[in-house]
Amino acid sequence: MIKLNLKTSIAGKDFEHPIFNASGPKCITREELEEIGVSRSAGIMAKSCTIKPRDGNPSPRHFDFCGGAIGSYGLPNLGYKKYLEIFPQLKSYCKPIIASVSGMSIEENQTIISEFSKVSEIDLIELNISCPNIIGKPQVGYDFDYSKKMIAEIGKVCKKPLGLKLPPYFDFAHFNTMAKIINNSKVSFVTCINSVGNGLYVDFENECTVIKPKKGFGGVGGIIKPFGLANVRKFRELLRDDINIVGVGGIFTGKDVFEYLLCGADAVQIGTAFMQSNTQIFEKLLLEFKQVIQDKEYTRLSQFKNKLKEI
Ligand code: RRO
Repeated sequence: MIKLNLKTSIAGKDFEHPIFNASGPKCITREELEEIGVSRSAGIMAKSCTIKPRDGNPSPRHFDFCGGAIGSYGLPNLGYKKYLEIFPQLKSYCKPIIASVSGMSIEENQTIISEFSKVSEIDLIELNISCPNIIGKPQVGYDFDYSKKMIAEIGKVCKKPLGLKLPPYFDFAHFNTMAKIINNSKVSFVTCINSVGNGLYVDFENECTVIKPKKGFGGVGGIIKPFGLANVRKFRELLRDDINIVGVGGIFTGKDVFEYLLCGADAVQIGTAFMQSNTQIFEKLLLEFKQVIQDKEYTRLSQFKNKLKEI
């Protein structure tokens, strides 16, 4: 059998293969992060953290439906100081460790990222500017002036490769504006896309909402793949070549992984599919992805990455 080389890298950090967990599902506690460590996930990505620990929004705050899910967790996490202790304990898994940061202001993000910059075991920092579920807070990534300021101020204190978790964009003018901001910054990777914010799912039988926070409005995952692919594709066209792209949104099979790479992603993250299963999902996706590559007679990612054909 021909040997496959699935290696990829994000901001100069090597990943054995391109599939790892998204920030969000099952990556809050040390135990959950250790489980990801022993799994076939190519990296260990943690839940976005804040200055203080948070319980998040009231339950029910997650609902699975056919093809996807709606959720409004409201950033439950242990607080950044706890992650300062946990990250060094994850080094034995010998895979990249990615911290995710979602402070409530520029100052809070600077505080957290300054401290994370001192932790040698952290490989990458993903700044989440796209959480749709904080009651009373708009999504930073939809406010371009504020995003520009946030990115510039964080760039001043971040001593690790900095990534941005972006919300989905739906208008080419918005892609252009955001790409320009990123191209003129120290950002070295982007992750597209966060959940599609403020969807509403209706329980037909009972004529009611399905989650409690925000009168039933929440971030939608799973069925969002066309938007995830579009954001990866458009940002690959617009961003500097040295800025890596991580795709996320509706990946349930090895074919989905392949499509994201074809559109220009360097790696992918798994959110809803992990939420709806367990860490076995990484092994499953990896096996399916290998099969896809073999069937198409490729042996390494560069043979098809960013090679989507237009008709
Ligand atoms: O915790 C959440 O409710 C949440 C976050 Br921080 C995010 O970035 N995206 C999302 O769908 N949910």
